[in-house]
Amino acid sequence: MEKYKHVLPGQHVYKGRLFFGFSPPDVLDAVKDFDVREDDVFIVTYPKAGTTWLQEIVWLIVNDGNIQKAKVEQVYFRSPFLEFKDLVLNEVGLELAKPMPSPRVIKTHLPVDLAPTGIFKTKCKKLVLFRNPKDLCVSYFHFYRSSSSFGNFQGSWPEFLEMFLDGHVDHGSWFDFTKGWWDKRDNSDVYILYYEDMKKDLKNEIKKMSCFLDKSDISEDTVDKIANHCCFESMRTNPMTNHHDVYSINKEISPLLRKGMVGDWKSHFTVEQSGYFDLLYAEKMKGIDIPFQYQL
Ligand code: PPS
Repeated sequence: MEKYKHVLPGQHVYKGRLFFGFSPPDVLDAVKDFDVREDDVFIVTYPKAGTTWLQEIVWLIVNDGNIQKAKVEQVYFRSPFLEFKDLVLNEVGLELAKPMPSPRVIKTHLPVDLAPTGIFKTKCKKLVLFRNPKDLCVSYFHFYRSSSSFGNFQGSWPEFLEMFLDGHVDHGSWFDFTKGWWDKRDNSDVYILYYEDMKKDLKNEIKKMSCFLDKSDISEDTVDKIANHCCFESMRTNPMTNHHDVYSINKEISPLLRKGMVGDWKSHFTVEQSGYFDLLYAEKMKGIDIPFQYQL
């Protein structure tokens, strides 16, 4: 008898991590050998950390604030999701990325040891976005419910929380992902940033990212334009970023841009669940001091 009832479409285990069928083994093999360019920019996140938000911002920074172009092409085509293959959407990350002109802005949710070998053999920039794991887990729960790619999860919140803490979710354990990438924080081509800081002061974060991306000459006007274009309300109503066209997401159950806030976990976790989470966190992340913010 399986421990968990829910089965992801095409579910498989690859090098100890659970994956859905949209990241099949042959794609994960091919990703390892992906030809990384020196001027690639990687958006590295665990699912639901604010990936789409960062993709849109970074794409605009490297494209000198070209909002006109951002308004006519889906973010998932401008910034390919490397280990993703969805033939219905015609979204095959590797195929999109290969012919793309530089600089490419590439999304991955992979733990560090499954990322392309070239990611640390080149000077490509890696922006690693973290989000407090309680809000992230809540966001993942709702996405599991709304997306057919995840099998439209019918289980309860406590069931999902257990699966999350056990690493029994697509792309494997959050703890494993976070520890692996945190270990790379001293690499000069790795930049760690936090969803909560972006919520607090987006313009300042855009300026800091621009410096990391060797675009420190970005104008105040461009920063303002990017910040306005990328605020929650603007991305929620923008058909190029809100994923309303994506057949697998039932926005009536829960849209991709759901609440976009810090602290929504408090409306899901009971006091006991939060205490249990903290206990497990302390055990699994012993000796690792990541400054997560659970409220603003
Ligand atoms: S995915 O599918 O894994 O790439 O999802 P991801 O983009 O990482 O995460 C979706 C959550 O990010 C929130 N989001 C934003 N928050 C604030 N401002 C902006 N502009 C923004 N864009 C996306 C989105 O609302 C999801 O979080 P929740 O908590 O579910 O609302």
